[in-house]
Amino acid sequence: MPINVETVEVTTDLLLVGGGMSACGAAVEASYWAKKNGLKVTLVDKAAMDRSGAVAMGLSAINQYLGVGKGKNTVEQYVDYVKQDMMGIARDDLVYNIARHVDGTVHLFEKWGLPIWKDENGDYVNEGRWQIMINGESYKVIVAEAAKNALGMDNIYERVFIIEPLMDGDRVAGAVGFSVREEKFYVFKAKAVMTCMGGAVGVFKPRSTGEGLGRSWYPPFSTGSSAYFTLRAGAEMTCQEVRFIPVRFKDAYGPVGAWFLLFKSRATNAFGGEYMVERKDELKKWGPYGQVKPIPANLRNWLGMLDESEGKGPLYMRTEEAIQKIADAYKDDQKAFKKKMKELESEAWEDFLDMTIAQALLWAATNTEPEKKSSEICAAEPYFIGSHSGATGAWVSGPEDIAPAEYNWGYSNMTTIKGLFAVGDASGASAHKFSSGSCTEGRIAAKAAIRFIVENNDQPNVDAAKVEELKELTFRPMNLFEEHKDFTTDPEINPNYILPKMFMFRIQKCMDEYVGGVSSNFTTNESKLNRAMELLEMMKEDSEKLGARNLHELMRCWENIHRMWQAESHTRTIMARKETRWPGYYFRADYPTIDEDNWKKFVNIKWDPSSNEWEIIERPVIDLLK
Ligand code: SFD
Ligand code: AMP
Repeated sequence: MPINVETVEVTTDLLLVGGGMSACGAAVEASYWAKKNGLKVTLVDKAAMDRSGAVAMGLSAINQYLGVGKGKNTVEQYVDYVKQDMMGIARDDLVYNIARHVDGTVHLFEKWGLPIWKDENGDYVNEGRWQIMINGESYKVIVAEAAKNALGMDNIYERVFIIEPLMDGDRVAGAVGFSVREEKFYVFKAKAVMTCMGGAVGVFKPRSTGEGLGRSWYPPFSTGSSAYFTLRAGAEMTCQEVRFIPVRFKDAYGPVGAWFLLFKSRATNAFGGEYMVERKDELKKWGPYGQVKPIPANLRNWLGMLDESEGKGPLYMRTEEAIQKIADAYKDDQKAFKKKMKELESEAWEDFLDMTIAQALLWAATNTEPEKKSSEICAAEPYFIGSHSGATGAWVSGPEDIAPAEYNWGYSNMTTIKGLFAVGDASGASAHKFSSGSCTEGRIAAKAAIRFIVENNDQPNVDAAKVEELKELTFRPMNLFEEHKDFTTDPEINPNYILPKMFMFRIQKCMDEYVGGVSSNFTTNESKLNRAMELLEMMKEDSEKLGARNLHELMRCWENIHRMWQAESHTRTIMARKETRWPGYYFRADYPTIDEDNWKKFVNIKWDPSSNEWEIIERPVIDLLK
């Protein structure tokens, strides 16, 4: 190997891969149970935990809080809400398990120092039924601090990018990766591994191109590592077709929740029409789910998209109208009115300053005063995220006390691979967990993982030859570049390698045009999907020629390989489900209707490491609520 890379070996009991919300929850809980059993817990994150993952910039709301003790809601009501929002496809057992524990996690956040909005009675201020408002600019720093205190810095490896799982037969044995700052190859050997590497962004061509490239709603540094890791271990995946398309403020992706729920804003088209009202009849076409309240996220999207397709765009969030309406209640007292207007104005800005600073910058740059002027909203490009209103992720075991036999194989959140757990965006079919639920799921899984280790307390074998092979594979892009860089004068143009940025564009163009991205109006069909598969096959071949000029680009290479696998499992699963169940997320023009009789089931997928074959597996949706 031309570049000189040191190998660092770390042996541990439980390895947490990722340092985001779910990993922090897992770190806190695992440390507690590990101490009782004399076990070691290690965490590895590609970034620095204080600001890594989706909550890096902070958040302005906690989207899952039930307030059960306060008599507000029941766990069953939450399960019902999620199931309906996901058009009938969800694992009740997993959603239930998170929902029954989530309030406790939120109380911990407050104890750790997170400021939560309170009303005059000292109760949390709700944004919507399940959402509470926070001053969350430092949310991640606070949660990471608790995780770091629990683990101890000696057990944390930051800026180490994990690539592949290590296996010992049918059991996971650890993971390998490399430092993005030093020429070091890391080999982590563990008795159990938890995948907490978030979702996938940049699989589809984003709306933000050119000058705006790099801006996205979900973090650009979530690049499909979770899906890749679990797929490569041979784990069964679920809901790979259930991508999430959020409606967002245009160009800077500011979230809409506070506007719709807290400010009770309307969204209207260019002609002042309100698509949620004018298109009500459309909802009748989408089975029982069109009739539930709140209307499922994908159907809300769909009604807006129909307006756009008919040339009625742009769509607008009527911020000025919403603010005025709230302030109007104070109009008899000019002083109180003015005070309320100021308060609403600052809440509007804080919503974005807390979690999507770019949107506040865009408002400032375009002289937008939300109390005076509407802002454009639109459907963003697709994302893969198991924790919001999408459901992609690994197929994991449910809790022993409530999961039916079909959904339970022993340890909560263990994938179909022995010792490999998945949480947060990495676990599927349990949408609407958000930041609080992801952290909760990490806690649940950590306790189960420690129990797994106690009951399977032998160190799996790691094949040294395999490790060497992985090391060589990991650094191949840098070696390839070194070997061929002098062939041309411009390092970006060279027939012997492809740089990761160009490779990323290739994936994104293919997905956008053939698998229903923005430019194809979120629509696809079997012929287009087949073409995407042909192109993905070629990309797989070309990925062996990825070149990297430095460690940073090496990370970019691997991020794109991870994205490519997420792209493939998505394309294959969309192909297998012969109906349109989530219009507003994607529309299959060759099967344009929902088919409750034949497709109210999970379409799972698995890649077999020994045969290199993919398999589609259908699993039943079992309703636990009657
Ligand atoms: O407004 C590797 N989310 C919201 N949740 C809420 O509760 N309230 C909100 O207000 C939310 N909104 C929101 C949200 C996210 C974003 C970006 C915005 C707005 C702008 C969602 C939550 O943030 C989300 O559900 C959780 O964070 C998911 O947790 P988790 O643990 O599954 O993922 P993570 O936090 O992104 O962490 C991932 C970690 O993995 C690391 N990583 N490490 C090593 N090797 C690799 N190869 C790796 N790849 C990734 C990352 O560095 C990170 O540590 S709103 O829109 O609804
Ligand atoms: P968002 O800002 O779109 O990520 O939404 C934040 C939270 O509000 C999530 O729990 C959403 O499901 C919810 N939400 C957003 N918009 C609406 C809406 N129009 N009706 C009901 N719930 C919504």
